[in-house]
Amino acid sequence: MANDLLIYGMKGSPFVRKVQVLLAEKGVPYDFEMASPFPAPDWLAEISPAKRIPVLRDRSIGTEGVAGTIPDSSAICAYVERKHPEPPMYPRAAYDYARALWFEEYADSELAMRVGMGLFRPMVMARMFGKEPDVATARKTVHEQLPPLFDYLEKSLAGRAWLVGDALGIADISVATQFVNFHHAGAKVDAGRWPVLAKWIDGVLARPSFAACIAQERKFIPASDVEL
Ligand SMILES: N[C@@H](CCC(=O)N[C@@H](CS)C(=O)NCC(=O)O)C(=O)O
Repeated sequence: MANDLLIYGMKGSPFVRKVQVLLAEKGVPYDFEMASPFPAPDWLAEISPAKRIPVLRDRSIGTEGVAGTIPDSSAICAYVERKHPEPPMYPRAAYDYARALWFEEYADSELAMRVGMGLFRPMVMARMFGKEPDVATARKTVHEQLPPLFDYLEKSLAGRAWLVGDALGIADISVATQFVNFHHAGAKVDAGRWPVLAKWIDGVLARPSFAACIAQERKFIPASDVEL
C-alpha cells in the first residue's frame, strides 16, 4: 500500500534531505519518486512553480496534478509538523520558535548558497556531468566564504547541545543538512578552529535519520580525493 506522503526530488539535494530527515525523526513513512529539476519537466514545473525540488504530495488530499502538493522544504516541514506533531521539531515558546525559523532561513539561504554554488556544484555536480571539478572556486569557498558563517554557528552553539531549545529540531536539521553536501564535496570543518561546531556536526550527522541518507548518497557520490 502506498504511503500518504510522497516526496518528489533527487537524493543528494540538501533540501530533499532536510525533509527526509524530519520525516525520519518523526517516524513518518513516505514514498520517494525521482524528479530532476535539471531541467524540470512540465509535470514538475506544474507542481513546483519555482522549478525546484523537493515537492511533497499528500495523497490523502490529491493524487494528480497540483492537488495535494506543496513545494519548498520549509513549507513542507511546517506542514509535516502540523500533520504529525510528535515528536515536535519546532519549539513551542514564541521566541525559540522564531529563533528556529531564523536558523532554518539562514541555512536555506546564506549557507546553502555558498555550499551549493561554491562547493557542491563545482566539485560534485561538475563530476556528475562529466566536467573537471573547479577546485579553485571550492577552495575560495572553504577558506574565504564560509569561515564567517562557521564563526557565527560556533558562537550560536557555545554551551548548548542544540541550536535552539533542548532537543534536536528544525534549526539543527536545516543547518546540518548543508554540512552533508559540504562533506560530499570533500571539505572538512577544522575542529581546531571551530571545536564546538565540529563536534555538533559529528553528533547530528551520526543520528540514524541523517546516517541513512548519507549511506544511500555515498553509493552515487564517490568520496573526493582532492584536498581542499
Ligand atoms: N527554497 C527551496 C530551495 C530548493 C532548491 O533550490 N533545490 C535545488 C536542488 S538542491 C533545485 O531544485 N535547483 C534547481 C535549479 O537550480 O534549477 C527549498 O527549500 O525547497
